[in-house]
Amino acid sequence: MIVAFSGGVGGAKLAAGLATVVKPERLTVVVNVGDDFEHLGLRICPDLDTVMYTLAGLANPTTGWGLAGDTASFMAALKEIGGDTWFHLGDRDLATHVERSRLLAEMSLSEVTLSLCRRLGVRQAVVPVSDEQVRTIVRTTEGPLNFQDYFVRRRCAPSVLGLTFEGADSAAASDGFLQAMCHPQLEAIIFCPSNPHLSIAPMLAISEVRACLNSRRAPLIAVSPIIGGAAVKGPTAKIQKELGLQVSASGVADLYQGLIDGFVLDVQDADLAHTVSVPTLVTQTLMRDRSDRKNLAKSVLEFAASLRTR
Ligand code: FO1
Repeated sequence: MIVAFSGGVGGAKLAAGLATVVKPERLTVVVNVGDDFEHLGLRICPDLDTVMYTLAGLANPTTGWGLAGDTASFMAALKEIGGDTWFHLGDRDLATHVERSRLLAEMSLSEVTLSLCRRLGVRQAVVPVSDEQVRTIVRTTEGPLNFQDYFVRRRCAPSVLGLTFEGADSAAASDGFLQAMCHPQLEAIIFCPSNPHLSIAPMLAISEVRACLNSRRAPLIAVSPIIGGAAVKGPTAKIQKELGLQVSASGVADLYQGLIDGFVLDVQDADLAHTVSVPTLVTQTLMRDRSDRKNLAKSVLEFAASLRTR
């Protein structure tokens, strides 16, 4: 069993690579729910949807989120009647949010996600890290902001002072996560190249998740989302800087110090490998196409196997 922790776009790409080299029943993708919010009366779970659409081969290749070829009639109509249009919901994507919101009245987020994944032909386990609400609040120089207000409405412009994960203290880990971590053939746990502050930290803030990782029976490997001092996508580098941390793969490795058994950094950062206190793998981590995803997945799994025999 391979357990991959993922946020949105960057993490989903490695999850999709893993899905090409691991049998579906051997892969569990554990997904951040700190970005989830209520919008237009609907429950939106951006990271779960990004992982689900990417594994289904349906994701918008330009944005990484939303559905390929989706249309925008709903947004145009909403604009005409003076509705809230800062958060884009494509027409076909809207069906996911409507159906999820309806099903949540009868079942857990894990069950809803399983149902949606089945319908879209995703055979891997995609599990929310928790079925309870964990909400990321970004503390900024302009005051506290709900995650999507910071990320989408304000386009990550305000300077970040810190992050709070509301509900994480009391949230339980999902059964899907616990089952995967207890699997008798657990081979590797992977932190995909997702934002460590916005995507991985909200999951680690859940005490049951942290405890499970601390008593793990397989190597835990993190893949750097920073290459050559810049984030592949999103505000990771900007946040590292604002929090007074090093904007480099070493800075990311520092954040995970004491938790991980191995760290993967890009060939561009080969000279930083010696600064990392755990074993490292230097390989191409930039995933431009499907073959890059597959190659990175294979390399990470081989690295995990080498750590198991140490
Ligand atoms: N990101 C944006 O930058 N602008 C949007 O309007 C937007 C809409 C959206 C709708 C559905 C969805 O699943 C994701 C969406 N995202 C949008 C991406 C998302 O907010 C972020 O990428 C994640 O929360 C960060 O991982």
